[in-house]
Amino acid sequence: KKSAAAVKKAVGSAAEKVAELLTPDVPGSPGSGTPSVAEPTEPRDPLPPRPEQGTPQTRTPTGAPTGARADANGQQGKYLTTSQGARLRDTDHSLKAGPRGPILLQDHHLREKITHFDHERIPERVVHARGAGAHGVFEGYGTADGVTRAGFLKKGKQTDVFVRFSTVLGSRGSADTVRDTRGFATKFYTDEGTFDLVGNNMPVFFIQDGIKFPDIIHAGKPHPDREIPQAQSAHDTFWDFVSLHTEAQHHTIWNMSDRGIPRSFRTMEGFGVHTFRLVNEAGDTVLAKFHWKPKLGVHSLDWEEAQLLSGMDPDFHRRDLYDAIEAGAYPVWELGIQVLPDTPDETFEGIDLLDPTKIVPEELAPVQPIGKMTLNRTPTNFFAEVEQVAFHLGNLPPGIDVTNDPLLQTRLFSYVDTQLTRLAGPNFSQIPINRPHAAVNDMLRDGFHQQAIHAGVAPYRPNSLDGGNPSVAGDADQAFLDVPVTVAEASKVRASPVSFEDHYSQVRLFWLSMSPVEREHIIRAYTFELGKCYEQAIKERQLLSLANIDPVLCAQVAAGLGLPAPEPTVPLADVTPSPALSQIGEVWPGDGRTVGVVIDPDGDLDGLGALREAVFAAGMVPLLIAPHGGLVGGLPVQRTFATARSVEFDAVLLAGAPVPAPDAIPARDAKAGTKGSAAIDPRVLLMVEEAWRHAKAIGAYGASSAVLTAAGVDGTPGVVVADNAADVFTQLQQLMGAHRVWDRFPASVA
Ligand code: HDE
Repeated sequence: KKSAAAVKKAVGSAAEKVAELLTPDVPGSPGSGTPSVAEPTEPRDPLPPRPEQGTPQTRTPTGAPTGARADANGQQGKYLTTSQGARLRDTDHSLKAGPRGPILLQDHHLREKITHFDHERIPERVVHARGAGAHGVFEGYGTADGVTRAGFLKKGKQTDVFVRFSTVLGSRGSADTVRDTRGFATKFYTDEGTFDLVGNNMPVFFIQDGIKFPDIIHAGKPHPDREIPQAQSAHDTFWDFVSLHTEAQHHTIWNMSDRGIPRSFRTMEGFGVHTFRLVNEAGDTVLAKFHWKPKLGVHSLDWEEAQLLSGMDPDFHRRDLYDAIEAGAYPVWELGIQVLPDTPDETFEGIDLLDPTKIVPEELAPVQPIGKMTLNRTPTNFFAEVEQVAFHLGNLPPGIDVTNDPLLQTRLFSYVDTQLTRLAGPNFSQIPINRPHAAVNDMLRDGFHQQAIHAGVAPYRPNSLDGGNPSVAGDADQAFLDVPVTVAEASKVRASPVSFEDHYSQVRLFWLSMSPVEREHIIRAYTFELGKCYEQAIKERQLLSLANIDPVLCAQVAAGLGLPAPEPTVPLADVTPSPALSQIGEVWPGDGRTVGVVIDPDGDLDGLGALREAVFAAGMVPLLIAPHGGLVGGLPVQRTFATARSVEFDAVLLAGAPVPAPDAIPARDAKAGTKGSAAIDPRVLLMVEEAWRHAKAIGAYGASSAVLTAAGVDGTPGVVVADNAADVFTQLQQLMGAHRVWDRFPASVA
């Protein structure tokens, strides 16, 4: 230990060092001083934009020209200026009456800087506030030509896209890995006008009629009195609503399944949810449901892992998306459609296609690929692009039209309405990220934040003063077509079709389609969420719904809650499971997956460099974890035992022998390590134990297999040992193809 005198001496000499760096009489700051080494005195040229960015000021983030002057914006020129372009001599000191005096009201630069800052925030989205976005390109396969005239689906046609992924319930700063539905909204900047496919990672919704949207959202959001819990459905108001409003049960079981906690945005399916109407060149129509299928397969987190991540890395999904894109592991999805005949009753195999709480099982109508999306560019400015992007279901290209789904119909109104407040006025489509790449020639004028200087005197039709322009498009001009669907003669009613009253059959279908381990997760999720409720009446009411879904599900959850399992109130539906709904059973590519490689600087580092290269070659990211930072064996250490946690990795590989001397471990960390070998760092043991609990592949070579013994996991499924790094990684890679070591989860339900 250092003596008090030594500490004082050290502090004293540090203070002297700082004093040396300060120049006491910098003009304008008498007495205080500023570091003399920090800033260059000569202006530097601005950093060059990345090649693919072009010049940000003259192009929108999607690459379309904005028409702005190249010299008009900040961080482009050499000199700092005011917003009016006056060069500034000083931005660090406000204008005062003497160095110690009060600040003068006339300091325009101070007021401009602070006022602008005061208004930097805009209202967050009322739902889907937490999100991340990326740019990419969509390429049509041409396979949809027979059913839609949409030009962006033609073979080989490339279209710029911007995608925003989101959670629904949480605020903008909430954690990524909460249990929730994920938004999956895509803006296609097509030549025929922008197409927004504003979907989710689940194919059904909580409500059948948009008029109930405020109800479900008020129930899911934090309680109004104490504003807790944040970004959670595990609370009384949510379960109160879904247990009373049983049409929500289908969406709810999706949330309770592993789909509610995706491993990555890159491993989520996307769904348009509603049924759309497609129209081809000849005017023939079909009904269709949109699906996004991820190239990497559909994978999820483990619930404990998701909870740990909420604390360890609340930005986990955002980071994963951007790390993958920057590493060149571009996320890819195929767009597909289920094509369904456009019959007068709008049903298919007895399924009401206007009911957004129903799916059409893929076994009944296969998803046919019609194009491919690759996300290949991260945003340049998060606010300008991810926050300001504004989606709207009514943004449709010719060839795609809406149906009478009453949820869809409400959404057609809601999105523009919300943007008017969120983006402060009616001109939000002029914000760079929202600008169409098709030529715009509207007669919308004026309004807050108008960016255009419209020429012409006659923004009305018909006119003679502007030569009658613009004219309207004819059949040959690929104009949007409102499909002339017959509307049945009917009375005005506030009512739903009788078919909308079936609230349980497809929930049972989903449950029966799950593998045993997925069922186990669903049971645990219900038990967790209902266990967080205070009101017993709510738990009992939800158990009634579970009884109508499946008696085993109900009995297991009831046992966990310590309540009796009720009898069903409706006959159990006789349904055929849909294997396509299960996430388990295939082997997938591992692009962008992370392998935590635990190393001991004093251990056997042979083969470490080659191992790292092998992981890279497999399209994965190796992260070296050591007791301290810096270089080990000439390789950079990315995580230390203090910063690493198992949840960040898809697999853990123990290289060499991570056995630091116990006295190198701070006392508070060492305490936790009593159950393993005293010589093994407890944080490494914890990493192995957690990775094992979360069914991740674990490997070791050389002396490090002692860690597996100490953690009590050697010889168990998915734990592999070899003599050398290459062999162990080969085995790990095979295990990772299945996403998790499923055998490790106990399944109480077959
Ligand atoms: Fe949304 N929804 N929604 N929604 N929604 C919004 O629009 C709304 C629904 C979805 O990343 C809001 O710009 C109503 C279904 C996504 O910017 C708002 C109803 C589906 C996003 C709104 C629904 C979605 C939103 C909030 C019931 C899946 C995020 C901010 C009729 C198919 C978009 C905004 C982004 C956002 C209203 C139901 C998906 C308030 C009224 C069903 C992915 O307009």
